[in-house]
Amino acid sequence: MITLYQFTISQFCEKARWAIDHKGLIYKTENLLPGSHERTARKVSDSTQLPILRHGMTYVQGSGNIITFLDESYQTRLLTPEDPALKKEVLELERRLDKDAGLHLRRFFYTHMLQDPRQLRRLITLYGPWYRNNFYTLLLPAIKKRMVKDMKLNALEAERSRLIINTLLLHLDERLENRDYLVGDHFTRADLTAAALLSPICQPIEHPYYTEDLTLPSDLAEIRERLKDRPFYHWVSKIYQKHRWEVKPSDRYTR
Ligand SMILES: N[C@@H](CCC(=O)N[C@@H](CS)C(=O)NCC(=O)O)C(=O)O
Repeated sequence: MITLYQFTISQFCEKARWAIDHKGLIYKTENLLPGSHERTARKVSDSTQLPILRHGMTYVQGSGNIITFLDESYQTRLLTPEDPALKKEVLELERRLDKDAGLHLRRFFYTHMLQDPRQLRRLITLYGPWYRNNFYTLLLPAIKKRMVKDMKLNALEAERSRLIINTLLLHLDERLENRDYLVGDHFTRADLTAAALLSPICQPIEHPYYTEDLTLPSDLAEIRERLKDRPFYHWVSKIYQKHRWEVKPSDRYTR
């Protein structure tokens, strides 16, 4: 039995989920809520971070570790190149993406989302358990406080993150000139990571939890509009179209 413990809207959980889908595995998702997830996570690890994959009796925490575990356990449709030089390049780029498109984009995104508590609540409870609405009516102020502390959500840090994201996006634009994939000639975990982590900006419709009527706060929506013509943005859409459901259809999710 394979289970993915996840937050539906987390970029890192999308990265892990895509990798499992890419292998064509049948699995179930356990959708947790920020805050109450800690009890579940602490049963299997000292850290409370999601995603966590349960594979039989084995638990694997962290999106990158999950990809490595899947490639070691299922040796078809590899996401990690076998060639040592390509593998090194892919893993280095993935580390940068995890930081710049993961942590910094998340910080920037949530600093802006805090301005719209209704949408914020909707986003973090998307496809959550049945008790999600009552739970969050009571706990949202405390959860917001915790998010601000844990993710360092403030204007100064958000601006620093914005500059880091800009540098990364320029790098991706340059890197993608005249090529289909970030490293080598095939789809790898670097491409999967970039597309999954950038999905909050690009909002590809193939994302399993794409929500058409999610309105972003106006400053985020403007930023998104300005980025729409950039090469990296088109590339994320293309990668989602071509590779997100290569193996199995989206209706296999337990929601
Ligand atoms: N490096 C980790 C990052 C995971 C991460 O930051 N998870 C966040 C959600 S996006 C989380 O679980 N936060 C809640 C917590 O740490 O308790 C990965 O690649 O999976």
